[in-house]
Amino acid sequence: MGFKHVAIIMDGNGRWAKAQGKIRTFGHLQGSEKVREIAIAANDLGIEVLTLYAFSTENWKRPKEEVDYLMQLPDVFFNKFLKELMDKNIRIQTIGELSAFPDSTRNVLERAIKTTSVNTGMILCFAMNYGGRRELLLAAKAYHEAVRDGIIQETISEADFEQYLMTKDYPPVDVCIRTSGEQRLSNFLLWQLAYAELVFDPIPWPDFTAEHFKDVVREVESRDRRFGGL
Ligand code: V0D
Repeated sequence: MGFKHVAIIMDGNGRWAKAQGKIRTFGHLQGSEKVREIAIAANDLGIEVLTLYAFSTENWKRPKEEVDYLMQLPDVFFNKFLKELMDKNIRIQTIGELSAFPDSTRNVLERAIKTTSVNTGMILCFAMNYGGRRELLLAAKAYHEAVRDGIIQETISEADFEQYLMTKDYPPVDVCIRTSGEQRLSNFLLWQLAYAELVFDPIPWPDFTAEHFKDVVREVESRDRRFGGL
C-alpha cells in the first residue's frame, strides 16, 4: 500500500544559487523546475496529494526584490507547465491565505485552480502564505463560532476539529521531506505532521531528482511497514 499524501519543505534554493556565485532568485527559478519534475514523479508513484511549502507567512520579511520575484513565479510556472499538468491529469490546489497576494498572482492561481479542476488525478497543493499556527488559530476561531451558533456540539473531538483545517479534504500526511539539511518544521502543517514520518535530506531542492525522490519515498514506505503495523 503506497503513501497517499506526501509533503515537502523545498529548502535550499537561495543557498544553492549563492554557492555557485548566482543570485538567490536564480535558485528559486531552478527550484520551480524541480516542482515540475517531482510532481510528475509523485504522480508516477500513485500519490494522491503532494503538498509543497512554496511561501510561508514568514517569507514576507525577505527583501522586496526577492518577494516581487517570487510573486511572478506561479505565472512563469503555468506558462511552461500547464499543458503538461493537463496531460498528466493533475489538479492544482492551494492552502494558505491568498488574500494577501497581489491581484496579478491571485488571478494566475485562481485560473490554474479552475482550469485543472476538471482533472481527476493527483492534487498538487501549494502552501501559499501558509503558517501552521495561523491555520490552527483560524480553525479554533471557526470551531468556536460553530459551537456558539449551535452548528456543532461542544464535544471537542479531534475528528470534528480537523474539519476546520485547510487540509480537511485530504488524506492524512504520510511523510514530510525537508531538503537541504535543516531539521525543523518551520511552522509547516503542525497538526497534520503529528504522526507523519519525517525525512531530513541533505540535498538542496534544486539538486533533488525524481529518482532520488522515488528512492526516499520507497525507503520510508518500507520503514513504515516494518514498524507501523500490527
Ligand atoms: C521558490 C522552491 C512554483 C521554493 C520552488 C510564490 C521557493 C520554487 C510555485 C507555484 C516557488 C506556486 C503556486 C502555483 C504554481 C506554482 C512557486 C512560490 C515559490 C511562491 F499555483 N515554485 N514556486 N511559488 N519557488
